[in-house]
Amino acid sequence: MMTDSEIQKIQAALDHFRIETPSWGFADTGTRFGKFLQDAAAIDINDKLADAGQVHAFTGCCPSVALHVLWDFSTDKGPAEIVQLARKYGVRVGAINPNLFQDQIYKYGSICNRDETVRDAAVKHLLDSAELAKHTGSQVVFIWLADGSNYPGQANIRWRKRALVETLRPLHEALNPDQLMLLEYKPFEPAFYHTDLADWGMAYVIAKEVGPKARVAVDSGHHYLSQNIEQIVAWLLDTGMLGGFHFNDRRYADDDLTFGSIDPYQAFRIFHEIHFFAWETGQQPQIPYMIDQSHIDKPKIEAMIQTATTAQELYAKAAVVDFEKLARHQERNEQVDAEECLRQAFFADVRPAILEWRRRQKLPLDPLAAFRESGYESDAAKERKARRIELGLTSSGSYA
Ligand code: RM4
Ligand code: MN
Ligand code: MN
Repeated sequence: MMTDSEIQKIQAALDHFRIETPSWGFADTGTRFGKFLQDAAAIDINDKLADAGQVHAFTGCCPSVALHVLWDFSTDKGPAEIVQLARKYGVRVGAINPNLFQDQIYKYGSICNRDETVRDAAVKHLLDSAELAKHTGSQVVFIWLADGSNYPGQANIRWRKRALVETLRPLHEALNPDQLMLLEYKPFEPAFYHTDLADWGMAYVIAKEVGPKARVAVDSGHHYLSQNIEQIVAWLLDTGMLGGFHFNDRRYADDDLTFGSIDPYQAFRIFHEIHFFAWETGQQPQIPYMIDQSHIDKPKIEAMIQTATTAQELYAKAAVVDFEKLARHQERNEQVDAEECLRQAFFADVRPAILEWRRRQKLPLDPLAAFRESGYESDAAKERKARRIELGLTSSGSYA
């Protein structure tokens, strides 16, 4: 049974917990072997925002949507129109994600490319992204680079490190004082020998050199398997360099599976470090939590609702760690008792307290069931299937 104070801690935690959905998580995605089409998947930005609006309407904790510049902004829909559309569906524009990885010119990298014309094009795209962020009221430009090399000797790693700083500075200078640029690191893929921003230390060094509006972003799938992610989070918190998260889960590599589906204790330990930091410092860090998932074969909206409610549950569990007790046990080197503080919170049944929060917020008690009952998915499937045929988007997902 939860005590009253634990229930209150959970209510307070859920009151401020928000998690952003990614526009690309509502569209058809695949692997490098092919793409599977779903009738109900979003076709365009209107569909994506409408779907994100559904997730927020049923969960109450996903008010913003991250957009990918080349996938979501097009010539026929400018930023003002997208802001309007988002509002219509009850959400707002979140992080703006530049795309420095899909154009042919980026075969050997974007902002680290040895060809100056390519670097210039990449810098221009970053500046255009900053403009989009300003016009959409977004606080965050979220940068993931595919830059790297595939074979030993191919690249001058030191030269490319210096290029990173130089090519990221114009974006930094273009941002408003209240905007941030986040640098997302990743150790592998699509380059398999070296990646220019391979880990949090590299992202940290570059962010520091670029300037005060740059921070490090942690994607939970972008680490080697045994790496201690919560330690990275603790260090970034302590140095004021934690810029935000891309949440997902994985079994092998950057699998982009549903958050908490494989290792919920990992997600809990990350949240624990954040709550512990807040308790110790007396300040609640404002962290943009974002989802970065690709549901290849799961129904997209259901998967997103499942993710948001799982995140709430794990965040709530981490909020009930008894920090006074934990701190005492840590000081006395009472390791079993200290570990028990975490285990008890992790295994606590926080669901009744979450139901209470939903009741107070006038939200459906079971967001997934309520969404299913709404009939939205089958209506969307019918309409979008017909639209796909009309648009000629019925080809298979083959790359041949
Ligand atoms: C990358 C990374 C980025 C995402 C792309 C599509 O692995 O996680 O955040 O924008 O995938
Ligand atoms: Mn990511
Ligand atoms: Mn990724």
